[in-house]
Amino acid sequence: MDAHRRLLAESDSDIFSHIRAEEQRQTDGLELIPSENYTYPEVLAALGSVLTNKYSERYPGRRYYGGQEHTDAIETIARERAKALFRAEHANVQPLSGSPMNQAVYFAFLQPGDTILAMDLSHGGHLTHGAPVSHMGKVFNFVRYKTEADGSIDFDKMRALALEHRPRMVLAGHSSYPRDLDYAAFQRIADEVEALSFADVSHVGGLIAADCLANPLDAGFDVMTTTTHKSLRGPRGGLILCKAEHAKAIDASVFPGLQGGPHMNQVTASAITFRKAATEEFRAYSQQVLVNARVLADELSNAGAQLITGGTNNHLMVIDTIRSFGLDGRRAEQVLDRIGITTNKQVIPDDPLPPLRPSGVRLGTPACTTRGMKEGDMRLLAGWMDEALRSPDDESLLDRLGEQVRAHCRQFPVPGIGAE
Ligand code: DSN
Repeated sequence: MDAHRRLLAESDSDIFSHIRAEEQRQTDGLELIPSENYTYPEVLAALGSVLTNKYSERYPGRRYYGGQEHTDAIETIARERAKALFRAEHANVQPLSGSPMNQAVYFAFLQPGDTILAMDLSHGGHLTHGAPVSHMGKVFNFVRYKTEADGSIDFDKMRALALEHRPRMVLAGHSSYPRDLDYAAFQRIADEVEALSFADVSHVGGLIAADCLANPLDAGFDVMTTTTHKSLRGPRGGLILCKAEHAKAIDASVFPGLQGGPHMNQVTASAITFRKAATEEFRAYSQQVLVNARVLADELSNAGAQLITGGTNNHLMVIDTIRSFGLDGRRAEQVLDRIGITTNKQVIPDDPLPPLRPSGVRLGTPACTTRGMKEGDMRLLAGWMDEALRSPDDESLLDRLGEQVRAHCRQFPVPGIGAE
């Protein structure tokens, strides 16, 4: 045990025992929540470093407080790495996470009451894309586009909405949509109505960095945001990338508009993440994330599961558990939890059921791929899930499946969790 852990174990055994138990849970369990991942040991080291002590309001070379020679250097490296990684003209690495990052973008360009065209929440959009329960939904006027029955987006319908409502911003982005987006089609609509184009690629940021999925900035988008912890594998955090002409507005909106001092330990960890994401190794990892998702989706479909849009071509999929197994998403999540597979309940398009007991579950492959799982593991996994969801009350079957999941997972170490 290293010195810091020993100190924590001795000084606060209550908390330390929970950290140890969570490490055991992460080791023994199969993590399929598509927004989660296992970060790098180097990121954990940076997050736990003394950079957490420093206040660094404003930007490198223009801070309010003294003592910034190292924070300036680190933030500059982080910005330059992010720009190179995503082929962006400007990067702001200070957003504390996904929600503040998107709020900063809205407030950089819009006035309260302005109209934003965004994906409907139940069709895959995100809370921060103006769900009525979110503050943003109260401040701005969100108009919604939806997906078609086959999961595609009908751009003629979206164009008609844009011409009717004249949004000031067109937003492409999702948190539970299993398909890539045609960013050029979004851009054409934004151009026609003279709106800003904004892509929130939080879920697929790593896959875009690895050039495995299309980059909205290549299609001419004004602004793109991504969280840094999902497919990118970094610390919890947010990143805003934009055209040079928007740099001033974005930076002022993050600070002093929305946030105080950035978390410099997080910025440091992001810099480390961006360097790793530029490697061949990360590209191979990202390709495997996509292959694993496709195999898992195919296997589940072959076993009779009904997947929203019929499958996936990114890292995630949504099972309609009502139609597939006669279980609502909450019950399906519980059954899978019972055998050590972690998923999340998920609304499906125009879900007739409420959000806390919706019709589906959402799965994704970034985390299990980080542990080194491949196609054969996806086949096993699909079989275990199918068995459990077809016999949710068979306790001895669930015990046996739980043992199999645990034994399998223990063959794949979790980065950052060592034996002690
Ligand atoms: N909570 C994240 C997700 O699961 O998609 C997004 O905020």
